[in-house]
Amino acid sequence: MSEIFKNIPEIKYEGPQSKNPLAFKYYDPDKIVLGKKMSEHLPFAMAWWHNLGAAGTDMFGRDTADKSFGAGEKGTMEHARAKVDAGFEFMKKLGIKLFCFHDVDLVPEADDIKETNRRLDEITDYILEKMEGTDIKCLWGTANMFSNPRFMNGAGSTNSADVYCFAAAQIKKALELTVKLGGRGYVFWGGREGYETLLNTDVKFEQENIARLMHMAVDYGRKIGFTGDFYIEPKPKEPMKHQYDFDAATAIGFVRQYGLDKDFKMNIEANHATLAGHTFRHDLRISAINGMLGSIDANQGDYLLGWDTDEFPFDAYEATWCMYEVLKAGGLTGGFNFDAKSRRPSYTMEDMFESYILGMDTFALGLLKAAAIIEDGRLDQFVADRYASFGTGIGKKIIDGEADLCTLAAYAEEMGAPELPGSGKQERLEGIVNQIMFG
Ligand code: XUL
Ligand code: CO
Repeated sequence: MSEIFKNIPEIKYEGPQSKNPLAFKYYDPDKIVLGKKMSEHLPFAMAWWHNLGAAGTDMFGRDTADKSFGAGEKGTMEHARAKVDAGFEFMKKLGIKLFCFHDVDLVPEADDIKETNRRLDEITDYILEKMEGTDIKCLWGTANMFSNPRFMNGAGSTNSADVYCFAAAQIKKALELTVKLGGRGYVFWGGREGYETLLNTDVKFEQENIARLMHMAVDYGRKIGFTGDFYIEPKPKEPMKHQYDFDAATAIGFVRQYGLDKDFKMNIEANHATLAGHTFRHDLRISAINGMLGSIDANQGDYLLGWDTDEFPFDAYEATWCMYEVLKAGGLTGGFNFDAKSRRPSYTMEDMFESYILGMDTFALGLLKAAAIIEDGRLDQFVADRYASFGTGIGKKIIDGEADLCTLAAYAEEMGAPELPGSGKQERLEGIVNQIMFG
């Protein structure tokens, strides 16, 4: 098999002074940060769909990039194999050890699901062959239950029992493939699980049906030896006007309500969190404090746009806050999947590499800065001091469960008016952060 990315060398770490666009400036895989290798802190994954599939088509224009990878016609099994070749060469050259896929990213979908499944068997045999002798593994798999018109009203939330069964068949197969490829996780992103109007929608019925489908997936997955985590990837809207897995808090409430919380964690996507009106950091924190931070779809949005732009992350502050949350949570059981695409005018093969170099370097920089903030300790100390009144006296009694409303009221009456609770010192803290970022 001949080289596909002919003018692209293996990408090496050259350090922050390097001006070579095809080198890492911050991502130094073996560098030890807080006792662990950078590559262990940052299990990066390639998203099959954007990297090997998406070629720049948008609502107003067709492809700008050539992603046939020498296979001639797209949408054939020959093309599917060429994508595998391209994907493995790409990951090897960048030192990426993981990938994520939807069923229909791997092969062209046939009219008959039995034929689609046969194609999936064939291509995953080939992927397994390519994995042999490498340390490349699957991070997670999923079923695309949003592109085909059959899913216009949802998959688990559809009004059609037949469509529901079709979704079940796709999940069954995608789970089998995830197990076959040794995937760590299985994702549910509910792009069509929501509604356009409440006028025609039974929300309770739809949510219960989604939960039923997820329970069936857990039962089957465990039966066939899937030991990883199931993930919900929250997103508030797009394509539907309202999506049920709106944000981390909503999705966590959902899995708890329906008894799925032992098997599910969150796959938090940066641009989805901002679409929900949160910071990326907020949804990471909410997941982490609930023991449900599983994996991350690493991208960034554009605050001026109200849709999912899936840009490669370059905002070093955002990456720092992400890594701060991840470090505080003790790391991820999943990984960092670049659910991101090069901008439409960045259509060359070199751009594919430079996009990943940017994303990987941004997170490496974020890791270094987050570690520095933790090692500096001033932020942690401030937060600890801020709640110090709960460490002694009446505060401690509250925490130890030794007080009731009457005790507290008696204490308050005795005390008179409380002192103001102390300055939040936001500006001082922001100054500390800038000092660490640029000092
Ligand atoms: C869509 C999105 C998906 C999921 C997997 O916004 O993020 O690509 O990551 O279905
Ligand atoms: Co995503």
